[in-house]
Amino acid sequence: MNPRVEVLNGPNLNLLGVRQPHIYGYETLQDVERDCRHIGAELGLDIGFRQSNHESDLIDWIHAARGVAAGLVINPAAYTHTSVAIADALRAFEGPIIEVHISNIHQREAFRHHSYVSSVAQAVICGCGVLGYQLALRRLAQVVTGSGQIGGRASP
Ligand code: CA2
Repeated sequence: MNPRVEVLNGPNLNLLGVRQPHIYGYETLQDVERDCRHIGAELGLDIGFRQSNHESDLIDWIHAARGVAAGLVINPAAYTHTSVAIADALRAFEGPIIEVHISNIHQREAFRHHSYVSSVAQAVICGCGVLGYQLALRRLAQVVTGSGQIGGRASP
């Protein structure tokens, strides 16, 4: 059985590709889901893909991933900057977590510079557009199969 990775998306990301393309690009969330499933198949990962505008849904999905998913990719959207509850839920997840932001949050308003999630995440990808999701899945595939130690020796 393939390892499972849950890709979780926070509020307003359902509007991707519909509004503010100068910040978030033209791809819709459905396009992102399709790309994630495609790369998941290539990497041998089973992909769960969800979006909600409600903090409690995200928390429930993080809880449900415990003991089931090998890793998580999460774009908590605006909850990144506000939600201790999501950070606490992530702390209870035993596998690797990669935080993704489509835009470079450090180039934007000061209130977006802090993330409650980053201290729980093994890696943070921001400013790479929706490609960040694919990069996160590639990294998780390495980590969950034990083939991607940072600082480890290169294979002969
Ligand atoms: O850059 C990212 O991925 C963000 O997580 C996106 C969030 C924002 O609050 C974070 O600071 C950075 C916003 C998601 C809303 O997405 C929209 C997309 C199109 C139109 C309106 C909102």
